Amino acid sequence: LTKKAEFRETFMKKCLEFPEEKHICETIWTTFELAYVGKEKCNFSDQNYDQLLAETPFKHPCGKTMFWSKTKDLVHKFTKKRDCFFTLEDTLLGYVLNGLSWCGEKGNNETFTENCEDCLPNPVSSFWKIASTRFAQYACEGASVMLDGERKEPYDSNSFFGGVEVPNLQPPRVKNLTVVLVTEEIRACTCDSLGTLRKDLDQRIGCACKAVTKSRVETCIEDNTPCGACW
Ligand code: N1C
Repeated sequence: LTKKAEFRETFMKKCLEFPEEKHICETIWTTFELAYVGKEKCNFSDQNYDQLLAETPFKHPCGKTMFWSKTKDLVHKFTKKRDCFFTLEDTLLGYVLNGLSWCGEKGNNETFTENCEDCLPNPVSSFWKIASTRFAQYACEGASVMLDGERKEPYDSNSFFGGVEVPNLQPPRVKNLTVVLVTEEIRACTCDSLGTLRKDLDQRIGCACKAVTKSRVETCIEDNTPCGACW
């Protein structure tokens, strides 16, 4: 199997796990490939993914948007098989491309899966940037974000969440943001104490912070605690 055939298999297998979207897997694979094949991996443009995103509109409930920063494993364990919250990785493209790395090269039609991210912007970083932008623009009503309360700066304005998603939340579509601060010990938290979050967030968007221990979240995952009852 060539690199490309192998990568295509992985893409298709994951895509086919979405029963309602099975019919578009072939189409979006073709469009996805066209976005990066034959192109230089460095200085990659986000616009290369415009058609792919247009062909794969979000279908999850916009009021159940869950963002995250530095809590990838925990947040996905929490949202998996639950319909209370949707992260980008719970949507078709986010799920299919999560954990993968891909790039092309000028002058040939091969797909590479190694050393694709050693310059910026590259096909992988561009995808997450544009997909995160659209995911944030799609959010409505009450959005949530799971942050790591054990970090010195749980909110980092240079992360994808702080740098791309927060500035793309659109009031009055989005009315408020709930920060779920995951900690080791129970403690108080406020949005004002989270670095520049309150300042970076549009003033028309309300913000509330809820601290929850990691063990509590893990218990909620195990017990399948109903939506809204974990924090
Ligand atoms: O920089 P981050 O986290 O704050 O980005 C997370 C934020 C989430 O809310 C997502 O919606 O941005 C979105 N996002 C992804 O969905 C995603 N899946 C995989 C951003 N990055 C994503 N990745 C990869 O993880 C990507 O390669 C990027 O570099 C990391 C970001 O992880 P982070 O710093 O913990």
